[in-house]
Amino acid sequence: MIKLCGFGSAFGLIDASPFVIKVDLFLKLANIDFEFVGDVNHLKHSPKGKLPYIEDAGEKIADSHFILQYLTKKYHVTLDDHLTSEQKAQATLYTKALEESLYWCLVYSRWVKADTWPVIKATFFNELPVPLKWFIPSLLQKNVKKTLFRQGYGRHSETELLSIADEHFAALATLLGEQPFFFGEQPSSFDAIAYSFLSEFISVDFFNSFNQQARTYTNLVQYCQRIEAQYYA
Ligand SMILES: N[C@@H](CCC(=O)N[C@@H](CS)C(=O)NCC(=O)O)C(=O)O
Repeated sequence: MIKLCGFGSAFGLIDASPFVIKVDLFLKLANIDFEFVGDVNHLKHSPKGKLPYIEDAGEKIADSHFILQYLTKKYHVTLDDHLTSEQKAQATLYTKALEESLYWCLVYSRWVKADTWPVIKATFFNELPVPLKWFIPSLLQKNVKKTLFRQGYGRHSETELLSIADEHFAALATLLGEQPFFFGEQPSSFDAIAYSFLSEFISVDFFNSFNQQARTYTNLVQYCQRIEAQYYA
């Protein structure tokens, strides 16, 4: 059976990483049997040094993008068959907006934002033995800040980042409208991606200005609730 390797449950979700949730929901939407195993130590065994990766028939496949591509081909996934080629092109670009832009707002909102960092630190590092728990969290936080600065979003103020995040939430709310799924009555692989990011802001069990902003979009909140009732209850 396919093994999905992620970090493990956090904040009331099955994983703290949207990329792990993306693969998890994709597998569920595609009706493919799999086992989810959460363990931060997977990072040491990941072909690309990041999570998620999957193991299938002795092979490791890393990166959510290539995992979905691999699963679609090997298991003849038909989730996107009802999309027009224009909708498929839109889904490609929407995905990049979430994974290459909104993702960095999420990273900032957790690893840098002063009122949230203590929550993240306690969730991720409380189990570390002394003396590791004294210096590992701040070392990793420093690395994340450096990465954010190099990527560019780390140069923006919190107000600017919140407004960038909100542009994504507002756009998603408009695209979804009153439909059950982003491209109509049936789910597509883009729903795995949209839900993975929305849940990390909306469904998590803590409050900050980014999460609260996302929660102002009633249709997005209801969308997360519908998916959770069907796939995560
Ligand atoms: N492009 C990758 C991104 C995965 C990714 O960035 N994972 C992060 C967690 S959200 C990670 O593993 N970070 C650990 C690290 O960089 O050491 C994918 O789509 O799977």
